[in-house]
Amino acid sequence: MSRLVVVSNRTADLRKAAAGGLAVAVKESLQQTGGMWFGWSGKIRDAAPESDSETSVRLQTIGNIQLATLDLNQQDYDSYYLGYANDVLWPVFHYRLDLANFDVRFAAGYRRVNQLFARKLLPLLRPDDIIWVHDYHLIPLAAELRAMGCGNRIGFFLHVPMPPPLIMAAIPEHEWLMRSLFAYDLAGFQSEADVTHFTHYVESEAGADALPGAQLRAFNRTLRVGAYPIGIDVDEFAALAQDREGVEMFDRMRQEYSRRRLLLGVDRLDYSKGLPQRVHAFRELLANYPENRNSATLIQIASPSREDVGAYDDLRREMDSLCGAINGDFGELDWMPVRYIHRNVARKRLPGLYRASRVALVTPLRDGMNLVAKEFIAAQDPGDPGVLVLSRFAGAAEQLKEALLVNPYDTHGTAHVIQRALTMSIEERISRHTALMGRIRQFDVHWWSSSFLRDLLAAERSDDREPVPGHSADRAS
Ligand code: ADQ
Repeated sequence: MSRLVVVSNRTADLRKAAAGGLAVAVKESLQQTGGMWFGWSGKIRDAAPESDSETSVRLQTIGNIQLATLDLNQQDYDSYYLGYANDVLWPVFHYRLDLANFDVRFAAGYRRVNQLFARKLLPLLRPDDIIWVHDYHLIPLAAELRAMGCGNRIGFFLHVPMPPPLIMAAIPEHEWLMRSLFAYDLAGFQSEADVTHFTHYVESEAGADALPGAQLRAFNRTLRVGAYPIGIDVDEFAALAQDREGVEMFDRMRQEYSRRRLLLGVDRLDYSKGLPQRVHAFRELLANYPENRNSATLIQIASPSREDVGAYDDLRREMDSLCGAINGDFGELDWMPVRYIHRNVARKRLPGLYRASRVALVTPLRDGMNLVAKEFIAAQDPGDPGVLVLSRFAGAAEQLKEALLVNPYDTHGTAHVIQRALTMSIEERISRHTALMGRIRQFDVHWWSSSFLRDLLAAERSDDREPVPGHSADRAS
C-alpha cells in the first residue's frame, strides 16, 4: 500500500485528544498507511529573507505518523501568509473583492514559499507516495514539485469556495493560479457549485474541454475534478456529547436557561461568517416578535482569528458595538438578549452547548462547507432535537436541505425564519433532524477522505509529468 503524504499550511498537534475538523480527517487517513504530514510549524525564525539555508525540516514521529515541519522567516510570513493567503485569496474566494489587497509583493512571497515547500518536501518523498495537498495556501505546490521532477500522484482539495470566473479574474495572477491546478491529478471541491465555477472558469478563460469521467482538458493537460463535501466523525462527536464535560456543559446550560429559549452561534470571528448580519436579524426578531423578549437569548461564540489582518479589527469593533447596543436597547435587569464571547470554547464542551440550544444560527455570507452545522446536528437529542437555521450560501446547504435555509443578507426574512424555528412542532423537528442525521452519517469524514483518495488513485495520469506549460515563465515569478 502506498504511503499517504498530507501537505497543508499548518500541521496540527496530533497528541491533542480532540482536535477540529481537518485534523481528525487527516489523522485518520494518515494512520491507515503510516503516513507523513508536512507543513509550516507556526513558528517564525530570524533569518535573512533571501535564503532558506537555515530552514531545516523538523521530523517527529507520533505513533505511526511522521510530522515534518519547517519555520518561515518574517518576510515570508508577511507576504505569503498574511498577504497573499489572507489578504488576497481568502477575501476573493469569499467574493469580497472590496477587502482584497493586490500588492505584487504578496504574490512573489506566495510563490517563494510554495517553492520552499516543494524543495523541502521533495527529498522526503518515496516514488510511490500519494500526495494530498490542502487548501488555498498551496495551490501552486504541485506545479513547483513537477518543475523539480516529481512524478508522484498528487491531489488537491480546496476547503474554501471557488468563486465564479469573473470574481476569480480580479486576481492579477488568476491565470497562473488556475493553470497551476492542472499539475494535480485530481482537484476536489466542497460543492457542485464550486466544481461548476471552476469548470466555467477554465472553459471561458482557457478554452478547456470537458471530457468523460469528470475530466477537464486545458493547458495541454488533463485534470480530474469532483465535489467531495467534507463531513465530520459523527460517532466521535455524538460520543463527545455523552462525555463528562459534554454532559456537565449541557446540564449547566439547561439549568441556567430553563426559562429561556437558547439560540447559538459558534464561529471564528471572520467577515465571511455573517456575524453582524446575524445580530441584526436577531434584533429584528425581538422587535417584530415581542413574545421573544425576556426569553430568547443568543449566545454567540466568536473565536479570535487572524488578528494581525486589518479587516478583522474592524469586524471586532462592529460586533462589540452591535451587541452592546442590542443589550442596551432590549436588555432587562434579569435578561440580556445577547451573550457575546470573543474566545474559543474547548472542543469537549461544544457538544453539550449545541445540545442545550433550541436553534443554531449558521448564517455565513459565504462558506466552503461549515462544519458547525454538521456538529450541531450530530449533538442533538433525537427525541427532542433543536433546529438548524442555515445560510443558503454555505457549502453545507447543498446537502442539508432539511435545515431552514435563509438568505443572511435579508434581515427581515431571516428573523421570520428564526421565529419559525423557535415555534416549530416537535414532530417537524424530529422529522427534519432524522433526515439531516442520515445525510451527515452517509457523507461523514471517512466517506470524504476515502472517496477523494479512491478517485485520486483512479485518476488517469496526464500524458506527461513535465512542468505545467509556461509555469516557470509566468508573472508571479
Ligand atoms: P473554518 O472557516 O475554520 O474552516 P468551520 O467549518 O465552520 O470553519 O469550523 C471548523 C472547526 O472549528 C469546527 O470543528 C468548529 O467546531 C471549530 N470552531 C469554530 N469556531 C469555534 C469556536 N468559536 N470555538 C471552538 N471551536 C470552534 C474552513 C472553511 C469551512 C470548511 C472547513 C473544513 O472555511 O467552510 O467547512 O474549512 O473544510
